[in-house]
Amino acid sequence: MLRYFTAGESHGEALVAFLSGLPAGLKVDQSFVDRELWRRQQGYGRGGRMKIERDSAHILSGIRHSMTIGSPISVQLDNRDWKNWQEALPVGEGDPALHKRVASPRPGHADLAGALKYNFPEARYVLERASARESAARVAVGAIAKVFLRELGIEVLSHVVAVGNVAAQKEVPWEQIQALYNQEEILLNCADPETQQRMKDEVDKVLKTGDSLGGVFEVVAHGVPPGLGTYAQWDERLDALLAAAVMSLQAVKAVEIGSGIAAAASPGSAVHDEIGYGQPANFTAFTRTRNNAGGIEGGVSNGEEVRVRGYLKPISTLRRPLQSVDFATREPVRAAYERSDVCVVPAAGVAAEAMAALTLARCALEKFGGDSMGETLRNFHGYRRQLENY
Ligand code: EPS
Repeated sequence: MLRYFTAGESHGEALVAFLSGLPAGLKVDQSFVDRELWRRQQGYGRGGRMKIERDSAHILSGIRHSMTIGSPISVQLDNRDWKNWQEALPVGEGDPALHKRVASPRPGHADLAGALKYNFPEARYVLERASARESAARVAVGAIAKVFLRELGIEVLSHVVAVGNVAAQKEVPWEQIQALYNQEEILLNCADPETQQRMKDEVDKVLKTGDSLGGVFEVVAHGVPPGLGTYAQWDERLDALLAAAVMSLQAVKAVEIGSGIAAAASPGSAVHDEIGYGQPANFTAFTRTRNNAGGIEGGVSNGEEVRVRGYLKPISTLRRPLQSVDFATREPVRAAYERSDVCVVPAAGVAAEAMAALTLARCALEKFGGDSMGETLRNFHGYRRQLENY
């Protein structure tokens, strides 16, 4: 079974991620992992921190001579900002006077709930771990999951559908999402240039007012065979697993599969994807007229593109803060402000690609198994033949 964990604080020495359960014999190109980390750092509306960090994967174990060896993979990402925080966040006792308190909790952030839960007098340690910096570690192991999926012909990418109330209207075809991957500069990762410009104007507007913006990204998995996930048990449904994986990302407050939200307000005839039969393509000769289901029916992939959307609340750190209460005096004050991003929708999309890739890789390994890539691919190709002969 594919499992992964992360550790590390936002301003600690490093982030660490573990990935266990991949077959041996998968070729991993470190520059691909670093490119994914770079993609997550981009986007119009990031704050000052991204000028400091240059994320790069330092692989500690599980890969030798560029190949997985079946042992747990561990990856370290150094925080360049650590040099500015060593005295404020020492592992040893250090000087308590140099600790940097978060004096009043930010509405919308984990600050207050976390301080209450762990019985902290203020929110520094809550911020440190709740921060979206952690998603960099997920992207590192997600990149390795992507490399595995590619061997099965599956690719996972994302694009931005909305920033604030500026939204792209049409469904974006796979080729356009692929073209976004090759951009040298990532602004808002929106496939439509005119909409992207309006998104940028929206970010500029909130930059001026000291506010923040949320939005919507869509993750698309291309080349997913029918049969990943199952309706047989609630916690093995692919849609449920993807929803949990994407929802677990910082600031995500809703997840949609296919056109699930619009479907709730539409008659069945306008929602369900009619079935035809024609020339064998992809995996079978069964065809669909559209993909409102987002590639999943009954918790099982159906051979169409898997499409998952994540809805992000606006970032909770505001330059013009909302009302809060001082942790020490209990007096009303404005919420604490720390350097922050204003809009992270493109970056969240990249992190969600990683989560979707890890989820699909887990389901693929549950279906095809294998301790070496040769064994996994043999099983996969046997299944492909079964589908072709169906
Ligand atoms: C974050 C606050 C900012 C962001 C950070 C998430 O960091 P800092 O407090 O150091 O300015 O830049 O995101 C990242 C560092 C990252 O790599 O995405 C927060 O409070 O969640």
